[in-house]
Amino acid sequence: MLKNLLIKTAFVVLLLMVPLKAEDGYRLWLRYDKISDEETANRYKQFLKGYFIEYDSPTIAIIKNELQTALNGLLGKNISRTDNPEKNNIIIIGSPDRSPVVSSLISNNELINCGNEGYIIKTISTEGKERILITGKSDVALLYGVFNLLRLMQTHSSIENLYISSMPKIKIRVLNHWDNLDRTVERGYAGFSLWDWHKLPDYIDSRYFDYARANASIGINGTVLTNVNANALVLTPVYLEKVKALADIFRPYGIKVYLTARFSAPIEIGELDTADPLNNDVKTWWANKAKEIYGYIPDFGGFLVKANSEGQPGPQNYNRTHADGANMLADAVKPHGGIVMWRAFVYSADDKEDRAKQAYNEFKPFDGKFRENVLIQVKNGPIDFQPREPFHPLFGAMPQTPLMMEYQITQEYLGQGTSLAYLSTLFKEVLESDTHAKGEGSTVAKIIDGTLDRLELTGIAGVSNIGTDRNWTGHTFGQANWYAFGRLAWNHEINSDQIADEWLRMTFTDNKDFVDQIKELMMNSRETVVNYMTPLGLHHIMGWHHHYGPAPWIKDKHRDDWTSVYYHRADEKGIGFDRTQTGSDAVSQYFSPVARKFSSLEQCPEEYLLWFHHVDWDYVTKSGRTLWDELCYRYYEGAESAGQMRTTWNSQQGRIDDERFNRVKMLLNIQYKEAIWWRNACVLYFQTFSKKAIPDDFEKPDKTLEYYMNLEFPYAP
Ligand code: GCW
Repeated sequence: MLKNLLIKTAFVVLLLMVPLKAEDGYRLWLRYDKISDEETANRYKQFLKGYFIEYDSPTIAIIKNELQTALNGLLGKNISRTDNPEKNNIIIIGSPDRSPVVSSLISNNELINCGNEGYIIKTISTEGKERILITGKSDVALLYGVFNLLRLMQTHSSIENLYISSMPKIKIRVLNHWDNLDRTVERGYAGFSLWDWHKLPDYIDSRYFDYARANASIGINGTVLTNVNANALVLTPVYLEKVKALADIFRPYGIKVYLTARFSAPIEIGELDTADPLNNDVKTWWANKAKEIYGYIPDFGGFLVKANSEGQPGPQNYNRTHADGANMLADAVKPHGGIVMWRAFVYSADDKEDRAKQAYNEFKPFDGKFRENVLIQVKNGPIDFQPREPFHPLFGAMPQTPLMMEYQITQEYLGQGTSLAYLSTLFKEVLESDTHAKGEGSTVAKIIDGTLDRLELTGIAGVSNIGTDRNWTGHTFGQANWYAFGRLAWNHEINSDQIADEWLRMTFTDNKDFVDQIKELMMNSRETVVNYMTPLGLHHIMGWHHHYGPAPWIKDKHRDDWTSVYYHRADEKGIGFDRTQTGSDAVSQYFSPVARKFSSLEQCPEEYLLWFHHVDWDYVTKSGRTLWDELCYRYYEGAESAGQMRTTWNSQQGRIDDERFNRVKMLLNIQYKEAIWWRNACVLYFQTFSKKAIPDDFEKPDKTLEYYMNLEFPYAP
């Protein structure tokens, strides 16, 4: 007996000695671990002796909770609420409209540029007292402000003499979940869908709250719950009950819920035999459906629609236009304040026009023809989320129509679940591209944020990379892409370097060497992926259907525009898609200085060379190497950099927890193998056209082209 007891006690003592907190990545960038640097911690403590909030609301409750959790964690100290706003060294939180104390400290005028979501954080020094005021016009604005203050502390920045005034540049900042009702996620690499439709609405997974909290911490204010390849069932009462449950949870975090609308829903779940947008019964059906949805969810955001694309039904089934379709739905949600996000991702199997041109041809004529609550959602490039694409020519081409950006956070074409590719640099590259729509400086960013064309309604969407994996995104560094999307959606002027810096410090450690080295690794990672997958403007040469791995040999499928040879057009003379006047003339869809640059072989930026030109194998590139040698060089350099990423990461062992360190380590090993695979397969394949030797300095592939061509991945995600 006694012996048993002793053993048990010893076991318990042992357990208590081992750090119990698992670093499984669940806590994302909101870890709030104790600040080990005493000096910093003490300085913070000095300014945080309590907080004052005059009123209550569900969002205020979240704020209080967040403050407690954060300060408890970061400083090991409870922060208590005080009733005395005159106390020294406290935080005062509130809106001037609702809090007399706050209104005595700041005028409404000062908040004039904050909109409904913006906030001011300001140190108020009076009579020897220092108080930090966090204010804004709405409770959600206060929540955003609190997260900003906490971010300062998580990154060990000063919280003295603060004056921060921050307002989102873009209104609608949404995640697009390509989640199906059976919980599979199209192009998802992090497990199943978070939405447990079967158990909703009665079973509420605590993860729904954590999801909302993480999004709020980076300013995301909307979520489209369902796949754009839509299922009409989500619009039926049984599902609307479930959607309502989620909307109720997300609301106090400032997050609105949107759904995808299947265009043929009136037939599939209604009693109608048509979905013709000009048919009165169809219009009435949608108007009633909207009313019904708003009955469940009074602040429902609206619909996202993929129509007449890749087999989805749409207005063209009835010889109507995209404008007819979008406007009909817009009219249905309009009385309730809803919007329609109508996707421009359309291209047809029957249209022999260059796929890159089709969306522009389809949509540009309708500029100014959409209702005012319609946004056209445009992918960043004209094809499909490739590792690199030039910006979409629609940006700048529809000055009277709000165009919203669609990015893909999930890495369908960038190594999927096994690759580290920091996408902030991709996002920024597109935003900073100059369309010249209204002369120099007409950047994509200014079109998206409405400043170029003075449009009020603005939006940005990111196709989510989140799933049921314990760490949300599968690859730990996928978290950085979610984070970066949110930060840029709020303020596209922040640079990628700063975003990486913040994320690393909050997610891993403040260790300078770690942050410096891994930040550099992140900053180069996307270019590395471009180099070993699709250098010099190559695109869409991934595996058939699942898009995993290299397959430049794909041809003879039922759709040309789903083959690889359609895009690279390699032959004995050269390689690349001629999109100049001698070819598809896609260049003409850009404004003249841009079009001129892209069409000139000499002036075209090399990163887009084979996107716009069919180039001879012997053409001499900027490096002085022939095109063939340059292509090899890029592939080899890409693979080598992938190897370097591995080395850099491995040198950081011990700087962070073993759990996350080892996971990333294993994934970087996989990524390196995949990079070599990409390099070898592509170089061997393109060599069958160029008939030239791989330059001597490079190690020759150890497998044959046949070997690579015969690889199969029947269960690739
Ligand atoms: O990127 C492609 C994907 C499809 C996707 C489509 C789209 C949701 O391969 O899986 O469908 O684009 O964006 O509609």
